[in-house]
Amino acid sequence: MSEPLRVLVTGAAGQIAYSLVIAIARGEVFGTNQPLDLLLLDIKPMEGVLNGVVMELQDCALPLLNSVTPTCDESVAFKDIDVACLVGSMPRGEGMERKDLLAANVKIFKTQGNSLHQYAKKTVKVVVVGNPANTNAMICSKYAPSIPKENFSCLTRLDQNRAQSQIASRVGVKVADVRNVIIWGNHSSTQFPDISQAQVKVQDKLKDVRSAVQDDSWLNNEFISTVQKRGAAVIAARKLSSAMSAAKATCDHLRDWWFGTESGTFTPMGVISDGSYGIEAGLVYSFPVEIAADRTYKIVQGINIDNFAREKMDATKNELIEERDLAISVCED
Ligand code: NAX
Repeated sequence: MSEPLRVLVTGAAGQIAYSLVIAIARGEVFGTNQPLDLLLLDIKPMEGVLNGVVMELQDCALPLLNSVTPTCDESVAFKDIDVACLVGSMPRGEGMERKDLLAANVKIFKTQGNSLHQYAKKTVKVVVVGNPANTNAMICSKYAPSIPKENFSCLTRLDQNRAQSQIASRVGVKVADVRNVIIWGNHSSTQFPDISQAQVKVQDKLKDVRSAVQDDSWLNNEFISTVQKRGAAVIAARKLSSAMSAAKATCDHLRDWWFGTESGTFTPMGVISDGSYGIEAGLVYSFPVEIAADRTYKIVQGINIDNFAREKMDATKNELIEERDLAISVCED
């Protein structure tokens, strides 16, 4: 067996982490031959809960788990890590404005960017889950100048999973038979789930989604808004935000980053824009990416952008520009 991989999960006493740490520790992300050192960070008031999570992990008797370190100290949590799952953030309190939440959370990611810079391996791969995920990832990278910008990402795979599941049930196929739905932009209700490149396997033949669904009005309206508002629908039903599905999507995101995407498929990832598709460089924007076996990714190029798509891609870009400007002013205060 190889050396243990050092994997950090922040917000480790929270609800997403409760599903995420067990999936990682069972080998669902890095493989069943890869031992792990898990580092679990949360804030001091959550120390007791965090210790409970550690007790449960011990009681799972997991063969891949070499060590578990619960901590409230970033210098311990970020030390020599190979992978960071940055889930921890402040929940929206009653009466809190969106911009107050953004201000509180980007400060967390400024501090954690600095900790990545100081303590993590320079090869560390970072996925930001905590909202506003795109802007948090951008801030995190800005304050970790010694780590390549390509090593930072944010989670939009949950949005793709949601979209592919909607298509599968509409067409009447298994979700594994749907691929290449793109999520453009922000992990928010302005995101654009785009089916223009997506395919469905029907009776062993690949079809484009439009011809499989045969309902343009549903695809252009209800499908898009269902995916955009799915997070809110889960909150309304569960009185808690998506956790199991967010953890599963985080695993999907990291597994593809670690082992590469399958030939002919891509995955959406919030990554630092290089100016592709007219998206301002430096924003963390969700693009379709192909990932090679050496863990480098490329933004898929050459996708035809029609007026319908352009308008939606720009709307979500504009929201990210607003978030960026606010985040930078908060961090420089
Ligand atoms: P919880 O409130 O259950 O857990 C968050 C945990 O983070 C808490 O234990 C809290 O103490 C901890 N925390 C706060 N500040 C911290 C800090 N500075 N360092 C370490 N830990 C800290 O939230 P949960 O449901 O787990 O959601 C976590 C985040 O994921 C939220 O921001 C949520 O909005 C976001 N989501 C992102 C999704 C995505 O697809 N990108 C989907 C699901 C989810 O909405």
